[in-house]
Order: sequence, then C-alpha cells, then structure tokens
Amino acid sequence: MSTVYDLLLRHCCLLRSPHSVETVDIGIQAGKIAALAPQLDATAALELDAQYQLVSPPFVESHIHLDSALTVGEPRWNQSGTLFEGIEIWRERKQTLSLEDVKQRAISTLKQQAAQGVLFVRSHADVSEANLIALQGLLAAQEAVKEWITLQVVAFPQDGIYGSPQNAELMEEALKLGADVVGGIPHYELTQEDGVKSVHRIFELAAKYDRLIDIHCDEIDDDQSRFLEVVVANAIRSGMGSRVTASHTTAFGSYNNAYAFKLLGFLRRTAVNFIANPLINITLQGRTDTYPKRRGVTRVKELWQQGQNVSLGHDCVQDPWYSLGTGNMLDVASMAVHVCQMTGTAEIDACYDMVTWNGAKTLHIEDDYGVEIGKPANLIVLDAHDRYDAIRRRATVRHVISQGRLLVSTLPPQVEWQG
Ligand code: 17E
Ligand code: FE2
Repeated sequence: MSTVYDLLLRHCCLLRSPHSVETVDIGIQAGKIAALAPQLDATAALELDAQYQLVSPPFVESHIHLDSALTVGEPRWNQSGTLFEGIEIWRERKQTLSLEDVKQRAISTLKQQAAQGVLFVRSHADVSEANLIALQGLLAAQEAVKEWITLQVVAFPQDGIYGSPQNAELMEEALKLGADVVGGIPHYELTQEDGVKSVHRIFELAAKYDRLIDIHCDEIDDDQSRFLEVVVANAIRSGMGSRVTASHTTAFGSYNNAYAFKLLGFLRRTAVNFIANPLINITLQGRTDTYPKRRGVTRVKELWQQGQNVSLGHDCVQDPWYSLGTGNMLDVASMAVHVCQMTGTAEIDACYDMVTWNGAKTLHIEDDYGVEIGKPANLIVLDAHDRYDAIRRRATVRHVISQGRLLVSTLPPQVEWQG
C-alpha cells in the first residue's frame, strides 16, 4: 500500500543544509514534512515535479522597513540620495499615516516578497511617532498574514530614543504593545553620550521585556562612529550574544585597520549577528565623498571568514531612501557578491546562505527552519541548478510552499527565437 500525502514533490535537488545536497522526493502531510527519500512509494492530492531543480528552505528577509515601503515620492523624491534627507522626507510622510495605510502597504510588499520565495521577515517599525501608528499597522499586518508568512516587528526609534522628550516612553510602550525586537539608532542620537546611553537603554529594555535586539548601528561613513564597540561590550557582559544584531554597521568599512582588527578580536568573544544591506548602502553611503568614493558596506567578507553570523537584508522597497526594488532576495545576494567582492565559489554560496540559514539564525527561528522531517513544510522550488546559478541568473522561484500549502507559482520567462 502506498502512502497518501497532501502534497508530494518529486525529483528535488534539495539543499538540506548549507553543506548537503540530496536528490529526493518530499512528502508533506498536515503542514509538516512527513517523508524525504528517493522515489517515495506514495500518491498525493497534489503532486509536483521539481525536474531535478533546486529546492531550498525559503528566503529570510532579515532587515526591511515595511512601514515606509511603497511611499516613494510622497511627499517628494529624495534628491540628495542621503540617509538624512530620507529621514526628513519620512518625517513629513509619517504625519499622514493611518493604520490602514501602513497595514495595506505592508501586506502588498509581503505579497511581492512571498511570490519571490520569502516566508520569514523582520521589519522595523518607526516608534518615534506620536501615536505609534506605524507599529500598530505592522502588528495588524503580522496578524493578517500569519497563515502564510512570519513577520517579526522591531520597535525602531528612527528619530533617536533621546531625539525628543516623548520618544523614550514611546519606545517602551511599543514593547508593551507587542514589538518582538528592541531597536535603536545610536549614530543619529544628538550627541555621542546620548548614543552610548541609548545602547545601554536598549539592553535594559531587552532584559526587562525578554526581547531580541536589532540596532541600526553606525550607518554613516564617519570613521569615528563607534557604537558597535558599545553594542559588543554589552553583548559580552550580558551574555546576550546571539540575541543581539548589529544592522548596517557601514562605518566598519571606513575604520582604520588597527581599530578594525582590535574590534574583530573582541567580536570573537560573542555571537553578535550582523546584517548588511548592500543594495541600499551602496547608494546611500559615499555621498560626501568625491573620489575615491567609498562603498559604504560593512566588512562582510572578514566577518564571515571569522565565523560571525552575517545575513543580508533588502532594507527598502520604494521608499524615501531607495526608489527601486521588488523585495527579491537574489537581487540582494547578487549585490553582496559584487560590492563585498564575494566572487569565489564558496563565497557566492555563502551569499546564498546569508539570505537563508544565516537570516533564520538572526531571527531565532532556526528550530522550525529547514526542510527536515517533522518541521513545518516551508520550501521553495527555484528555476536553477544550484546556489551559484540561482544568484547569477536571479532565478525565478517556481513554487512557494508555505505551511504545507502551495501558496504561489510563477512561470520563468520564455525566450522565443524568431528566425
Ligand atoms: N532608516 C534608517 O535609519 N536607515 C535606513 N537605511 C532606512 C531607514 C531605510
Ligand atoms: Fe534599515
């Protein structure tokens, strides 16, 4: 008697871990992976042929701002291209937010992401905004999409925890309302002292409310912006290590080597996660340089080489900081390959891992992540042979299976020679 599954995926070239690829059939039952073996003796309500193409756990978007997504041009376009003009434009736009506005833009962005294989997302929500509408809009979106995509929300004080008198209180209120992660922006606090104080406060809040930490840290070309060392010191002393993430850290690309090597040494003592956002920082940074112009991206290769957990984020989709983007994580991985000079074969594969497993580690969802028997059936089928092929061609994601259900399919473009 052959087994009957809800969904059966034949002829998969399965990326079972960053280190193993196996040719298997996958049986899915009641939302879980029920069987993984070559040539399963089984039938199913729905059977798909993966044609020996790459089957992978879904992409993980570890850093995006869904509250501002799809607002490009409102009320105006960013002419200087800087982070700071972006913050000013957003400050104007956020005066007119409504819960429905935030929720709907977030859901449409999440749909674009899911159609391209993203099923786990961490989004920042600006909580330096009087009524916490951005946060409440994202929490409403989180609830609305939970059957098909997992959304984590970071309480992110865009204008600084100490930038205006009410912000510190709004930050704590956001955690009471249910934000999953404590955020921060020390390099944009009014003074260096405020920046340091903000990092200490973030760790206190994370301990008090039992939350993860993800700080926008040193997102500036200033080689004197050194809040990462404060984050690392707090991570070492508190033992919070892997619960802590430093996002952007673009100044790390500008530090002199004497300082950078010392810092890399301190980092070996803690499992702090890093998130680079190469699409956005290659355009936002270097704006005050003439030539040579800095790349403005953190030291991805060196962090990866010494075993630090590094993931990649898209950061923006059509917002005051970046007018482009569709939420495609292969665009992000491809940009990282270029900007971070990750062009060796193992390095290209590593960039794929940075938008999958490494992101899962940062989000602390590893236990349920990966295509393994007993785990929730979340996976994607790519129109690609392997990780390198997927990044090089920015391959179409043919099928997205979420919680055991076929969520969305896309046909790759067909080339037709006419003569
Ligand atoms: N806010 C910020 O401080 N940095 C960014 N890269 C974006 C928003 C997108
Ligand atoms: Fe960001």
